[in-house]
Amino acid sequence: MKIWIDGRYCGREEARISVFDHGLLYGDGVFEGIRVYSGRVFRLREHLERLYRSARAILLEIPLAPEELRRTVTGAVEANGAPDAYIRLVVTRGVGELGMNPRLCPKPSIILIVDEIRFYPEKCYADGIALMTSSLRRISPASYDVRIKSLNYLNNLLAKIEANQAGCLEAVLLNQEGRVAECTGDNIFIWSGGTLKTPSAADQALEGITRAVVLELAAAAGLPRAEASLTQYDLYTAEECFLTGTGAELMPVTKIDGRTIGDGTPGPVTRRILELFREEVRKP
Ligand code: PXG
Repeated sequence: MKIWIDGRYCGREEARISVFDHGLLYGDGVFEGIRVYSGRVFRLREHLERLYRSARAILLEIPLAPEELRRTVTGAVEANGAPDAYIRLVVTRGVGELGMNPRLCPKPSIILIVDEIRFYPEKCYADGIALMTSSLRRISPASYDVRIKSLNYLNNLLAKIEANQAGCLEAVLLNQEGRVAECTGDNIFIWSGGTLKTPSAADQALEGITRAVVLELAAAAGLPRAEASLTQYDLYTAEECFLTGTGAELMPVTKIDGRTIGDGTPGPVTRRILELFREEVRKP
């Protein structure tokens, strides 16, 4: 494991941030979760672009130029040495006096952790998982734009707690209009009527990097695909369903709200895309 904080490497025990950091006090900051496959950082450019856009949207100036940050990330991955890893890159508003005003924080902090992660047990990739629809709605775009990958995950966290309590591994979040947005940390896809469909940012789906990769792979494989508004009816009647995300990678879904999806096993399109995805991440 490698941890880099504001220019210095430290061990797990010494890796500390101030209790006055506004990332902790107010969730004021942005982050990315990134994977390393075979020693290469997967879609680093896309992750960094999203990080800088998220920061810009909350008027947070990342105190490193994109190229410097890119070199810092790849340097930490090399220093870590493991060919497969998970990177958590966090930029907080930094240390300031108590009080929410971001102007109290003179300098943002950058935290970079290179470690391992396992979102779901391996067995789930073969069997699929069960979802439930959360009673909570995705945050309204009238509050803030969900394309900002911020440190404010309470809404998602509450939906995850609800899923845990119901014995499900993930929950579907509907948007304010009752259309499907995504899950707590993954995007959602269905295969229905010969088309691969996924909600768009207009329905409050995060513009996931894994989601974009899957759309590219589907295009290259000649599969019809579309960003589409989906309802619970569309999920329940889908032939196949799966989730995508840096953590989950590509996770088959075989049950939603107690209804069996397709024949209750990961379908042929899901298995095909999972195979293509696994090839893609190992490409030199
Ligand atoms: N929706 C939400 C709300 C997310 O947080 C995704 C979709 C998938 O996006 P990507 O770009 O990863 O394909 C996410 C991603 C973590 C963690 O440590 C969270 C995410 C990714 C990696 C790690 O909880 N969220």
